[in-house]
Amino acid sequence: MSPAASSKSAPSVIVTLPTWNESLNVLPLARALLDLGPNYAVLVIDDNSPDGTWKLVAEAAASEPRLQLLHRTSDKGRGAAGRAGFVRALELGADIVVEMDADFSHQPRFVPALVARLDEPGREVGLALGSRAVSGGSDDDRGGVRRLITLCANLYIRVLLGVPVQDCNSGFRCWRRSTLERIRVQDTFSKGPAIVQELLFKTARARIGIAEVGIEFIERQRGESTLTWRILIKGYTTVLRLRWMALRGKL
Ligand SMILES: Nc1nc2c(ncn2[C@@H]2O[C@H](COP(=O)(O)OP(=O)(O)O)[C@@H](O)[C@H]2O)c(=O)[nH]1
Ligand SMILES: [Mg+2]
Repeated sequence: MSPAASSKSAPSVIVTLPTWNESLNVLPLARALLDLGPNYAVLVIDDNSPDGTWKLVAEAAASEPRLQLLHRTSDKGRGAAGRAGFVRALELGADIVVEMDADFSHQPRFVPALVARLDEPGREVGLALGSRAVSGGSDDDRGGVRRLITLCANLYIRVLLGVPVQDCNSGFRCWRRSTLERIRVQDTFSKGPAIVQELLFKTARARIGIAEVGIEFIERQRGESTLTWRILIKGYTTVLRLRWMALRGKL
């Protein structure tokens, strides 16, 4: 993988895409991201998806140096895959790491605004977060039940963790390298999607500047969601665990 060498005008950006059965989405999404500019590269982290997502990426990567696959065959999970992706992106020398879902719910057109927000004048921003809950953001495309779940989860997390953010469930984020290093991303423990809150909590506790950028979240058109009630409840308990660890000075 070779995103253009970092320079003052164009930092190297690696977009990490955790995938599970995203064969219908992954290549068009990777293409749209690579088209954002020569300083962009894409790292797909696939957990040996039964639909062969990883094979498609491996084939495409053979002729596209800015596309890379991390093919994992054990330790499946959104959190574990996300962590592995961050670690690999840092090893590859990224100045900036973007994480987003690989189902087009997070649209490539918002990525440049997230990257630009890291350079907000007059303020140090270490994390730019794609938010449904600030001006310019929306979530109108999804069904009522999903929106209600998101709303309740958001309230619960904000109260429990006290993070200064309107959309605590957003996994569409843009990180400075220094932020990931400071919060020791390699030491995160969440195996599932709760890694989103774990990273957010650790960033807020480190008093790193967080900026929210409005994004339009749209429902996936192709493939299926992996979210289940079991994953959701596990996420809630992980948030409790984070609060408990912080209280005991173990975080
Ligand atoms: N590598 C990997 N990616 C996953 C796993 N579970 C979900 N994903 C990816 O994580 C992103 C969010 O998952 P999704 O099913 O859309 O969850 P939802 O948006 O909450 O319905 C998508 O890009 C999925 O392909 C997993 O176990 N391993
Ligand atoms: Mg999704």
